[in-house]
Amino acid sequence: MKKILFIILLLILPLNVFAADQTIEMLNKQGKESMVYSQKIVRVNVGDTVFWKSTDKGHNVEFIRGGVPEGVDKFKTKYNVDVEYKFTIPGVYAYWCTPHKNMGMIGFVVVGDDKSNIESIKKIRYSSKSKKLAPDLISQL
Ligand SMILES: [Cu+2]
Repeated sequence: MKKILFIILLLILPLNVFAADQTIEMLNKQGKESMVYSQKIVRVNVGDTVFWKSTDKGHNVEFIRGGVPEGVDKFKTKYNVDVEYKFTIPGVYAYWCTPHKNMGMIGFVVVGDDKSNIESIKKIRYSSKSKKLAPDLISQL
């Protein structure tokens, strides 16, 4: 009986220990930056959830076309609301805030340490300030 319990524990434990839901704030200002996600890169495991908190108003989350793993549906949220997304497909997810996508309000989620779609991520056409920021962030993925 003890043995069985131990085995069950071994099976369940890692899921809890490594579960790493993340919270990202949508901000008008952070340090010297304006219009910014509090974390530009987060890493989660498959099955984890990311929460975007609408700390400041006027922001949202939109997955960039071509910037998510194959099989992922379109995701574009409303403004001024807290949102969450459960990541079930591994890979790199690139997103931006729709009204500030040229002002550097971009972010990335790496799911399951899988970077197999990195070439598509590099092909995303960012513009203006985001174009300046993106290469450095992508190199850190
Ligand atoms: Cu924004």
